Amino acid sequence: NVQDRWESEANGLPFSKGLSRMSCGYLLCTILLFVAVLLAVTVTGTILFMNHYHAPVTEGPPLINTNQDEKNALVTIEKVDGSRINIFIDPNCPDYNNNFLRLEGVQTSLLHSLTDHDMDLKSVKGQDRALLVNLAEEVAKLSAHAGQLKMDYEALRRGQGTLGQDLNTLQTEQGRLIQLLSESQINMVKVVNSVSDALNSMQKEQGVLKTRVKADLQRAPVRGLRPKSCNNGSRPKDCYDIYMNGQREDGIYSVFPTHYPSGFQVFCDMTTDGGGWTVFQRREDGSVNFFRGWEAYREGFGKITGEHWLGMKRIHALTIQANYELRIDLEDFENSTAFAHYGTFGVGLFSVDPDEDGYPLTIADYSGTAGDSLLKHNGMKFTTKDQDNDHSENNCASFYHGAWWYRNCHTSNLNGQYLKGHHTSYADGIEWSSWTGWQYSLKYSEMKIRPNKDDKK
Ligand SMILES: *[C@@H]1O[C@H](CO)[C@@H](O)[C@H](O)[C@H]1NC(C)=O
Ligand SMILES: *[C@@H]1O[C@H](CO)[C@@H](O)[C@H](O)[C@H]1NC(C)=O
Ligand SMILES: [Ca+2]
Repeated sequence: NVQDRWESEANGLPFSKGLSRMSCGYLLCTILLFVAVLLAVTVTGTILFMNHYHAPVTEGPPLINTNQDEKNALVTIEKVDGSRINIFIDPNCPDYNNNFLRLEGVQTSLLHSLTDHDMDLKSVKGQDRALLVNLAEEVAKLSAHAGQLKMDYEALRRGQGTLGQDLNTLQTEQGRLIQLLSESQINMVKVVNSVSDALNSMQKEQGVLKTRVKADLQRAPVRGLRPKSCNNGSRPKDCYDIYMNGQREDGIYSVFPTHYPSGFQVFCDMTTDGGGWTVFQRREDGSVNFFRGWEAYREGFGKITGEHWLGMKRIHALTIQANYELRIDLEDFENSTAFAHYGTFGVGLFSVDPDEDGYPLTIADYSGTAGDSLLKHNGMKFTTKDQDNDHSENNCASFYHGAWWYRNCHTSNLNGQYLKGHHTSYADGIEWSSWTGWQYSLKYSEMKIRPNKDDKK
């Protein structure tokens, strides 16, 4: 039953092995979000139960469980029609202040509705009344502990807190609450149905959060390693930090550069040449149009898991944090590969307003197998078809159907058209001239950065 599942789930969690190891906010995030969800469920359920108590029972109850099937989902509600709602949590300890605010709102409205319905409550008979009273008590306790947890959570975010006794207590009480909910399924079919509806709307409300969380979870495959990503209370500023925190799998992660505190998602290459690479450009199948204007190149476009440009404002925020090296991996249509490595890379490093300044390229110190096709672009501003910052009397981006740090015009054009190998037009494909000349458009290109060795701890 539900209680068993809860317990087996709980026993599988790291914190059952001792409080001393709970130095990571991941667990706390999990518990907190869970509490928020349970509270909302309880409130809505209770209110709706009171409102619809006399409504006829027509269908079987949905099943609430702390999840086994759906990987990474914390709670699953399975409705009678077979549809499922999964509640996910973010392993990377994002800022849950909004959730706390919502939680507090929920608590307040719960207390109000319990008071308001006190009279009604008395008319509800026997077992059901006891159940509601029980629920009210449990929720009140949960509220108190959620308050304490919030303080712990804030302390943890500063990297100094301990989870303390509250986590244990909360765990016990959550267990009791879940038991109550499951025991009451027979009597509270309507409630539980309403709960899934309520959860549905809550899901909508939290749509943005959920989407982000889901994506974060997709790239958090090694459960045991997850807590390390928030070990010392600070957030990763690039993929190298994530790599140093123990993540060894390629995928999408959230990074929080010093001057981009809201963070964003990137693809991390954790396997090439020692790993820890933050990818900012990829071409692989021609599925994304790269012939775009300035705003697109500043804001980024494409799919992080596929072809994409991360966006100049993010590349800038990353590369001003430290001295970064650049690696460019290339592949042709005969499956040959080559790479170019640059010991120094950055955009807008010396600009007061980098966007205004055109994100000038800083590039130096070539090594690799593809030959150098970028050093000649050193110091050049970025040019797009609608913003001409190059040294040509024409617009090189328009002329070569790309967007690059053109001079007059280029020795490489990795944002050019996806022309699939040899082409008769001149230099307007995905070109890396020192490897394949100006009339061969590459199959694959990936540009990625990592703090330079001198900067690594
Ligand atoms: C936490 O770890 C990150 C990355 O490993 C590091 O950059 C940062 O300085 C550390 N912060 C503290 C307070 O130790
Ligand atoms: C290149 O590799 C792909 C997938 O590994 C394979 O299907 C294809 O036949 C290869 N092409 C050549 C020219 O070797
Ligand atoms: Ca020009």
